[in-house]
Amino acid sequence: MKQDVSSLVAQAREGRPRAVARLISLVEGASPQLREVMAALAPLTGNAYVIGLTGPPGVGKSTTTSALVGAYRRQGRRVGVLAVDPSSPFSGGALLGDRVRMSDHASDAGVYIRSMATRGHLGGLAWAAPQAIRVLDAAGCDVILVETVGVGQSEVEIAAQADTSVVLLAPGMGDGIQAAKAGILEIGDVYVVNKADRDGADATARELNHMLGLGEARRPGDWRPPIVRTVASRGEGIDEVVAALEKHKGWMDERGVLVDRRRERAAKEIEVIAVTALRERLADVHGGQRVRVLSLAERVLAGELDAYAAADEVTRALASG
Ligand SMILES: Nc1nc2c(ncn2[C@@H]2O[C@H](COP(=O)(O)OP(=O)(O)OP(=O)(O)O)[C@@H](O)[C@H]2O)c(=O)[nH]1
Ligand SMILES: [Mg+2]
Repeated sequence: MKQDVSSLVAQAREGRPRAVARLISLVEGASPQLREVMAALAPLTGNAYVIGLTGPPGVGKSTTTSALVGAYRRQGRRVGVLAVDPSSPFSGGALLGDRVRMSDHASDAGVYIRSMATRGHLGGLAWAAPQAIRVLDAAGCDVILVETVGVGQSEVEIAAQADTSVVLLAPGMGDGIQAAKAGILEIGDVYVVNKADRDGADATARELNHMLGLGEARRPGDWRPPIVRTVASRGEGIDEVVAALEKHKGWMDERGVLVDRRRERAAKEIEVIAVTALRERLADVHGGQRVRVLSLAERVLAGELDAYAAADEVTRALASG
C-alpha cells in the first residue's frame, strides 16, 4: 500500500509510535518507497547515540537492555530499542521473550521497541538495521540500543554499526576461546560479565582481561575496554555500565573518533547499496548484462579470454550504464 511518506515522517517526529512502526516496516520490507523514506529522513538524523549489545544466546542481553532503558529514562532521555535476529527469517517470534522482558517499558511513550529479522532482501539485516536506526534517530530517540542475538559474522557486522559496542559474556559459557573465535574481542568497547551472581564470574572476567591484554599494542590515550560485572536481573552494575558508556562516548567525542566511525559506516553503507545494485543488474536474467556475461563465459571456456579480462569488460559495461 502506498503511504504518504512526508506525513508519516512528520508524525514520527512527533513521536507517534504507529508512524515509527510503519516507517520501519517500509524499511524492513525493502519497500519501493524506501528511497523516498530515506531522503525524507536524511536531514533529521545524526543526533542519537547508538549502542550495540551483542553476545551468546541467553547471556542476558535483553535483561541488560531493559535495565539500561530504565536508567536512561530516569535521565529523561528518549530511548529506542531494536532487537535484531540475523538467524531468524521471522520478525517477532524468536523475540517474544524479549517483549516480555521489555514489558516494563511497554506503556512508556518515551520508549520505542521494535524487533527485526532477516526479511528485507538486499544484504539482509546488515543492510536494513542502519535504516531502521535512522528511523528511530529521526523520531527523536536520544539513545538507541541495538540488541543482536548471537556472535557470528553477521552479528559482528551489525554491532559495527553502533557508536559503542557492548559485548556481554556470562560465567561458564566456555568463554575466552569462543569469544576470540567469534571475533568479538575486536569489537567490544565495553565488556560486561553478566550473571555475576553465579560461580565463575571472577574467572570469566580474569580470562577476558587476559585475552584483551594479549592483542594489546595501545598507545597512550587509546581506549582500553573496561570490564563491568553485572547482575542484570537485579539491576546491579547497570549504573556502572551507563558510566562506562558515557566515558567511551566522551573519549570518542574528544578524539574525533565518533565522527570517524560514523563516516566509515556511511562509506560502508554506500558501498553495500552500490554493490547490491550492480549485482542485481548483473544478475538480471532478461537484461543485456546476463547475455554479455554468458557470451564472455563462452570465450573464457574456449581459452580466448582470461576471466580477469572478461571481468574488466563487465565492470566497464556496468559503469557506463
Ligand atoms: N542468574 C542470573 N540470571 C540472569 C541474569 N540476567 C539475566 N538472567 C536470566 O537469563 C535468562 C536469559 O536472559 P535474556 O536477557 O533473555 O538473555 P538474552 O541474551 O537476551 O537471550 P537471547 O536474546 O535469547 O540471546 C533469563 O531467564 C534472565 O532472567 C543475571 O544477572 N543473573
Ligand atoms: Mg534477547
